[in-house]
This record gives sequence, C-alpha cells and structure tokens, in this order.
Amino acid sequence: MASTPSSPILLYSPRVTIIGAGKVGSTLAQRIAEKNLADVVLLDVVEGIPQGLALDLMEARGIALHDRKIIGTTDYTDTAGSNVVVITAGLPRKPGMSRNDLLKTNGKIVVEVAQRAIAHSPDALLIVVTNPLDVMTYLAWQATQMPHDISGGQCLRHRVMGMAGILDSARFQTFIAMELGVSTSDVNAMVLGSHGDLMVPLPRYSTVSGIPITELIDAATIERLVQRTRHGGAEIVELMQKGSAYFAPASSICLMVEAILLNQSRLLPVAAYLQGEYGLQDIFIGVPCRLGCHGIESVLELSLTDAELAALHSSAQAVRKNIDRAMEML
Ligand code: TXD
Repeated sequence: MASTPSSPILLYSPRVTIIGAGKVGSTLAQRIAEKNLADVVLLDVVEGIPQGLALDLMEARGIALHDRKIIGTTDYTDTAGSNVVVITAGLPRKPGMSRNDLLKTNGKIVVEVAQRAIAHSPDALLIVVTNPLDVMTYLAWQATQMPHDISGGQCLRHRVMGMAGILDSARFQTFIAMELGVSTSDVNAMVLGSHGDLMVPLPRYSTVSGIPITELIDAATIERLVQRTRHGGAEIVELMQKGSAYFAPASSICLMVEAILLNQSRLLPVAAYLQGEYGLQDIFIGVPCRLGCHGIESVLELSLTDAELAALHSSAQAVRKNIDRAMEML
C-alpha cells in the first residue's frame, strides 16, 4: 500500500506576532519556535531584517526538529489573527541612560505599533516589553482601548500586560543560587513593583526548597543581592556598552507566552492593571498574577509589611509620574 509522505500533523497552530525584530524579538522568535509553541510573525520597521531573520530561523528547523512557520515582514496584514502580540519595538538603553530616558521615543513607537497590531488581531493578548516597561504597558493599553475586564464580576481577565517581574525575579534567583552554591532550580524568588531602580525584591517571599532566604543568608548579604538585582539590567548594559540584555528577557517572555498558549495558570510576577489591589489604582505595575489562556486571570494580594508596602507605593509613584509625563508629551 502506498504510504503518504509523513509530516508532523500540527493539530493546534497558534500564532504569535513579535513587533520589533531586534535582539529581544529575534531571540524570542527562536525560543517560541524551538519550543514548538506557535507559528511566529516577526515584524520590524526596517525592511529586510525581519525577512532575513525569519529565513535564517526557518533554515534551522530541520536541525532544531520542529515545523513551526516563521514569517518576517514589515506589513501588518501578515500579523492578522494572532493569539498573542509581543511588543519589543523601540530603543534599548545606552550606558549611563535610565530606562525613563526612553520615555518619549519609545512611547510614540509603542502607541503606534500597538494600535496597528491590535487592528489586525482584535482578540489578541498583548505583552509589552519595551522600556520604560510599566509606562509603555499603560500607553499600549490606553492606545488600544482594550477592555481590561472581559468577564466582569469576580474573575478579572486582563488582556494587556507587561513583562519585567519574571526577569527581575530570575536575576534575584540567580544571585541567591550563586551566593548559596545551590541549584538555581531550587530557588524561587519574587520581585514586585516597577521595572527600575525602585523595584521591590521580597526576601521574605524568596525561598530555597521552601525555606525563606532570610533563614539562610544574613541581612547584609541579602541587601547586597537585592541591590545587584535592582541594577541587574544596568550591570549588563555597562559590560556590553552597546545594547542591553536579551537572552534572559527573551526566556522570560517565552515563559509568559507558554503559560498563555498552554493555559497553565502559572503564578508569575507580571505588570498588571490594578484597580485597588495593594491600594493602587489605574496603574500598571509588577504584582503576582495567575496567567492562563485568558491572560491575567487574577491578581494575588500578598500580605506585605509596612516597609514592603511603602516600597511598592513609592515604586508606583514613580511610574505614575512618568505616565503623566508621557501623556503630556504624546
Ligand atoms: O524586562 C524588560 N521589559 C526588558 C525590556 C528587557 C530587555 C530589553 N527591554 C527593552 O526592550 C529595551 O530597553 C528596548 O526598549 C526593547 C527592545 O530591546 P532590544 O535589545 O531588542 O532592542 P533592539 O535590538 O534595538 O531592537 C529593537 C527593534 C529594532 O529592530 C528596531 O528596528 C525596531 O525595534 N523598531 C520598530 N519595529 C517596528 N515598528 C517600529 N515603529 C519600530 N521602531 C523600532
């Protein structure tokens, strides 16, 4: 009996669009395809770059053993029907720059690309990555006018979210593991707040195989690890001199994409729209969220000490100031 050529049958082909085919975007495209999570559309404003990168990634498929399609384009019509849109378009920091120095330039880019992408994929979930992260997530949400509570009632389902907390927590996790000489996979770290110098690492909620690090490391050393986490991005910018971190950021975004596409209900720190949680209103900031196929399905309110809550509020104040500045400039 003649056999039909055997090619993998993909029963489920979600589509992820990545806007910005730079360092973070292209690394993310590789991660998503090689994890066999979705087909990928890589879009950039520079003609040729996304097409070249997509072809390069397609040519790796036989070796990486997957059959995901990767399309490179400058045309938004190619992004239509995406399940998830990730925005990495914009400029990265240069040495000596703060994330907030990118406010105006990146604000304009994020507003434009978010509107254009959502016009072609009105049901997509939107993950913002561009810096300054919390402000850009707010602008993307404003610009797309996406309903942030689809279901109403008790189960809040936020469709717009920002990636930073997973990366900041991964950095803290790494430094804890290095300090104690234990496997990184035994360490769980939690960092809340804005993606910047005022982020709020939470040692009380960071553990090694369930043991809080406050039981294992002295206070001065924890403070040193906290400071290194706060400056984790800047440390890499200083070393590289050109561009900023992209391997750990891409892995962090991929974790969110995976949680969404596989409906994993992961509990992860994500920049989410708050409506009274932690005493904060009308702001995007990093908090622990349950992430599944509907996006942010709930926000977990941890009990915080007065000092931790004060730190979260001053982090939020800085974000609020920059949201106001950005809204004035744009
Ligand atoms: O934790 C986090 N959220 C972050 C954020 C971690 C790492 C990087 N972070 C920020 O992501 C960084 O500060 C930047 O704002 C973005 C992207 O960083 P990346 O390192 O990927 O920057 P690149 O390599 O310069 O890539 C940016 C790409 C580049 O190819 C531009 O041509 C493109 O964005 N770009 C655009 N694409 C589409 N449309 C428009 N308008 C556009 N403008 C620029």
